[in-house]
Amino acid sequence: MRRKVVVLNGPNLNLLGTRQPDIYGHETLADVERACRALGAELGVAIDFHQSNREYEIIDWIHAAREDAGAIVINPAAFTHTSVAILDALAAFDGLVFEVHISNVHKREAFRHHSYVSGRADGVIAGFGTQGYLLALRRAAALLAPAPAA
Ligand code: CA2
Repeated sequence: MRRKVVVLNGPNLNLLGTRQPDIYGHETLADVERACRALGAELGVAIDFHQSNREYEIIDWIHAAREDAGAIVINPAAFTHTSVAILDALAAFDGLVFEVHISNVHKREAFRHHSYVSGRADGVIAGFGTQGYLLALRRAAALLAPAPAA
């Protein structure tokens, strides 16, 4: 498997750090991207990082990952609970899939308890704040084939 990880973020996560810090913390998505890139460099993993409020863009990035990525780390945000289309796209990806939620969705409203994406995910992290992205990256790096010797 290739040592590239695609990190995908769903709708409204561009607002991270601007509202509801009690639920989502104070970090912005740019902070999360910076932390993912720094850890990727440490682990020898290339990082693609995207956010979109549009379902089709997330699907297109999942399709593109089929070409050269070994893993997808995805916080589908509200699409978690609604999107069979994202589940189907992930099912067509042969690598590892890790689902991340900043908040513990199981402690929140009942409609957040079901995830379509979990039906495909190799692992799910919820309630670890933005650190969940880094835990998922570490897991992906541990499972992907080692980088070839220089
Ligand atoms: O806990 C998570 O990471 C969620 O995926 C976040 C989604 C929510 O719909 C899921 O149930 C759980 C919401 C993302 C919106 O994020 C915002 C952050 C700050 C301000 C406004 C929205």
